[in-house]
Amino acid sequence: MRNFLPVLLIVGTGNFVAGTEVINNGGFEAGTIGWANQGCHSSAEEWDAFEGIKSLHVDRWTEEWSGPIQTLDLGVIKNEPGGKLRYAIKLHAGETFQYSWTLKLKTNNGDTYVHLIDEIINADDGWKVVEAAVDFPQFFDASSVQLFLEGSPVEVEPLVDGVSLVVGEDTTSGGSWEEQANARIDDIRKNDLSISAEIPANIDPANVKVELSHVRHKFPFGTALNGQKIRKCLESGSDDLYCSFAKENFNYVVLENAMKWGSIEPNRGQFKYENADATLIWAAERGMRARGHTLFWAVPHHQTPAWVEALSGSDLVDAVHEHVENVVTHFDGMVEAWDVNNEMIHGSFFVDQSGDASIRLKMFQWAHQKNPELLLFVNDYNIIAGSEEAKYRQLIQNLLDQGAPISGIGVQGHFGGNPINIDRVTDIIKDLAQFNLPIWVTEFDWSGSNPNHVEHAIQIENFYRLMFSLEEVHGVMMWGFWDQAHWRPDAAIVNGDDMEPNAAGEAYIRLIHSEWNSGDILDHGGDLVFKKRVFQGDYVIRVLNGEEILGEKEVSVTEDATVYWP
Ligand SMILES: [Ca+2]
Repeated sequence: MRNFLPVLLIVGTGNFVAGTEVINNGGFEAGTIGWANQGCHSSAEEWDAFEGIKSLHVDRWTEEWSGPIQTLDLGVIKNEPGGKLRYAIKLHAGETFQYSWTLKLKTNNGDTYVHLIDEIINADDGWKVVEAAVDFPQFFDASSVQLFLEGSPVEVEPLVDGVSLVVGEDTTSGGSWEEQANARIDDIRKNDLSISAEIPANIDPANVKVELSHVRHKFPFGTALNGQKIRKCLESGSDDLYCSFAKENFNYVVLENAMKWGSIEPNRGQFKYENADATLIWAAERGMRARGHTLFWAVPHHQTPAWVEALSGSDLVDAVHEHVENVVTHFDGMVEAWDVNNEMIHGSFFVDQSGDASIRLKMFQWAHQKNPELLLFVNDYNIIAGSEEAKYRQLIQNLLDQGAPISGIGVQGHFGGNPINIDRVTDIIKDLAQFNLPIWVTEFDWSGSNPNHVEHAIQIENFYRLMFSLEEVHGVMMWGFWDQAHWRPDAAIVNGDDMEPNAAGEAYIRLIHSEWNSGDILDHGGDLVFKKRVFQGDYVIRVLNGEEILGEKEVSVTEDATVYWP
């Protein structure tokens, strides 16, 4: 039986919050007690240590999935959504190591493996300390859980020290995370609005009020749309329930499929822009902004037309250039942004098939040359909802080093049925912020299987509150809302022919139309100056004399402002 040492962590100023250490002998001062070798060799050595006098030297790896392994106490971790993983690692001169800390779950249906963190280290980094919030999978099927270090190349002989996994730690300081998020929201998403009215002399100032209507958020709360359905509304001149819900609850749009190459040019030279055009016209008429998705898709067989997949070499390079010219020109003024080459950490179709190592750079450059105003995005999955962030940062750095005009980072955000780990998602956003580029959640959804959507509602509320509170995040796009037009119907927030919001839909609507709505009737203190701290966005201000409307004015609030009426 191993001992679990309660540890005390000091968070903020003077808040003592206990967590439980899950790792036994993570500092290797007791040799290799608690650790086993899975297809490798390891020994506690006194050559070099991050803490104490010993560290673990790992060598003779036989496979990329080999590595030192420790069995965890399932009783301690089984109900935990995640924990804080910390360790130090160092390489010998000249080595580079791409590695993961992985959980191995033994179940009746076989073993499953979940990467807690994926990282890359170079020898130049010296002792590298990593501390990260990590998500756990659900453990209910597991009969045992082990943590191990794996990586490549297998020739590397890392030193490891200070391995710690703490669960049950209350990481908050100065209130709950929600309170902290709300304070940030107040700070970064709101401004002081002051309305100074001058009224005719015959009106008693005591009867004058201001009615403030919050018409639209500045922050993009967007959705993916089905182009065919929107086109029907545009052409019939009447918004059905689908179009109405979109218009009333979102201010930013993207086409789920209709702007992908396979939709736009299924056969060479045969262009089908109708669904995309109709949707973008419909949206613009309703004051909604739009982003383009996607010029290219790096993963093969993902809506790249067959005629393009049949091309290679310079023929493919030419077709890529032509596509940028066609599409960026066609949608000029209709979209503010484009995802350029979707999911580059998961595929390299255009590089492989053209043989042109700089084709990805050229995609960005050609689009930028065609329209320098466009925001050009990288976009990928398994970043905030997964563990491939290190790979993504490496890709972005690599493209930026080549001079690619990247102006936004897209993280898709397709979450499974586990609670979203607030600390971990926050850490990842903060890591990506190192590039000083706007970060967008481009394709959010959370899919649980329970038809009552109660947990779904909690997750929607948590996710939007967190994202709205992080200043690095410049927009959140929901990846569809209706179960009858959704790639994961369980993730929809409205259901059925009547388009009834479920519990998650109600939570979303409450946030954007109630909690984050600054609509109000304002009084003044005798000076006819009406004051309120309001969410950034578009407002209609009505000056009232009792029931009578003296006049109205539209204003956009993007900074502290005084509005004079009339
Ligand atoms: Ca040590």
